[in-house]
Amino acid sequence: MSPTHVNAPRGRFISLEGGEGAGKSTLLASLRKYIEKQDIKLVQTREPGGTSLGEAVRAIVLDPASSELAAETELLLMFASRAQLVREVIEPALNAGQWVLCDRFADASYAYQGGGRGQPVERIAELERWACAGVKPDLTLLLDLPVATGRARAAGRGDADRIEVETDAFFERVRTSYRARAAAEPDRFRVIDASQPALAVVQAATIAIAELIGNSRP
Ligand code: Z5A
Repeated sequence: MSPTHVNAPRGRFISLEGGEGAGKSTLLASLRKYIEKQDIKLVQTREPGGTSLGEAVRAIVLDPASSELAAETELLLMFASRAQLVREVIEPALNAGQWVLCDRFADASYAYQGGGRGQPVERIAELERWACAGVKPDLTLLLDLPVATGRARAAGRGDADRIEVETDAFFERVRTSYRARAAAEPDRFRVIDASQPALAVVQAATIAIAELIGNSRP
């Protein structure tokens, strides 16, 4: 770590969440540009993945050939990837005063493994305490849209991964779970209507980030 980092204020952590085809990937590039324009050093990463180990986990959990994967194993693998990402990428970046923009984080496990697969919330919370060691997003942008709209968008992309082949009912539970989390933590979440045109989604997300930047300045 360089000496200038020693006294740097801790960076801020932003996560992006949403159901299938919500437009996270489309939005990320614009957000990255906007944040960097504000002279903020940014680390962009994703889950599952973001480290060599995490990308190996991602390949396993998304591979349609991993059909034997038990729901418990899937949950543990998501948190294995997350524990590594926190220690190898997120925590060091925040400590060095950099900001982190992460495509999904722990909320995704509550939504997909909790809501979608029915894994107990208390178990997920216990894993979160252990794996994330207190690291939590300062701001979570939830791109919310009807399941049918998201699925129609995602269908245009071709080969579905192991999770994308789940039923509409699964994705409805994911959506319900995300919305419940947002309602329970309104200070952290900004829910964005992702059925709007892409430009309107970028604008809404940028306003939320500008607010965080404003609140972070001394
Ligand atoms: N997962 C999990 O189960 N548990 C966990 O703890 C974690 C993850 C962390 C991989 O995530 C999978 O891992 C994911 C959840 C699970 N499974 N599913 N399903 P991912 O985030 O890497 O992949 P994804 O959810 O499949 O993302 P996505 O489908 O790529 O969605 P997206 O990035 O949000 O969408 P996009 O690629 O930006 O947009 C999709 C299409 O819509 C594309 O053609 C765009 O041009 C179009 N688009 C985007 N925005 C708009 C607007 N506003 N209007 C019209 N069209 C638009």
